[in-house]
Amino acid sequence: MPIIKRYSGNPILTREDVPYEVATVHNAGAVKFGEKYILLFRSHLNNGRSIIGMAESKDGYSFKVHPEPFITPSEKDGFKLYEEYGVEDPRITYIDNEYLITYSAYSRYGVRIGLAKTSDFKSTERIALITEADYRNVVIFPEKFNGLYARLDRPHSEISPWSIWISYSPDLKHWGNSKVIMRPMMYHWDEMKIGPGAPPIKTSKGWLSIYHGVFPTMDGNIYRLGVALHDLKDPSLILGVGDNWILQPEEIYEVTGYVHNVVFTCGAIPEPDGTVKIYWGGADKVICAGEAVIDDLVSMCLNNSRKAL
Ligand code: BMA
Repeated sequence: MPIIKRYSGNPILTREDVPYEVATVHNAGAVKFGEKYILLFRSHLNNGRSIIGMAESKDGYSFKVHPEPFITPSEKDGFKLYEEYGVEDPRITYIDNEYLITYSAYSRYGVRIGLAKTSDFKSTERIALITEADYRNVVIFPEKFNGLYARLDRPHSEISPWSIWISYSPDLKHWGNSKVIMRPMMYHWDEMKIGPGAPPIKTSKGWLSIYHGVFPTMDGNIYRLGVALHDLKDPSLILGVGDNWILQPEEIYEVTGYVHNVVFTCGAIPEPDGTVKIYWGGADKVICAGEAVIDDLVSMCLNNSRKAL
């Protein structure tokens, strides 16, 4: 039995479902908003740059895309210069009665992380650019620790393979106390780089983090998903990292598309029955969904784990 059960109607969104012209619809942040499931997804435009769209659903599988894009490169001073090449890979965290959205902001100066917020999924307000270049894949925890916000992030490094770090902030704008907490592992499915995927999910045994790992091959890189468990009180402590991947490109729409052999997640939604709905981009072109039992993912981290560092 695969640990993630793919939804039989995959892919759940393709570019044909988008009422404006896009080349792809992939990598989606996901959250429950009242009774609705919301996806904020990345789309390439036909000039190769990306914007973020929104879709909503009653059941988490059948989504309707809004007629207008949700986040496009900012025209505002302070943001415009750094969003010139597009906005990508949104993640959503509900905290303090607001939905925080982190996204990659691309420009000629590299890739930074932007932070925006919304309370109604109608309008957004940009808070700040919260990293310098080059960072991607920032996820904010849905709770504070000792009064501080916490995030997992993934700076670029030429010296050490791309690793996962943790940083804290009193106000969402200024971040520090950074610490490396997890590295790729040599000759392992995630040996080239790792990055946070979905914002961490609280379980009785720890914070469950679904991350992506990349393995280089003669035929290009393969993006897969794995899991790690962080201590509930001190999320900089990793209790275990699952040795095996939980998802790899297998279906035709994951193996070929815009970039082949990619499954990439930006969001997962825990359900009251102990399952989690996971959303991933298939080959950077379509959005797929699947379901796993949270306890199964947690026990992978604890019972069949590899070292974090
Ligand atoms: C990463 C990001 C993702 C993308 C992945 C695979 O670097 O650009 O948005 O899904 O590569 O192409």
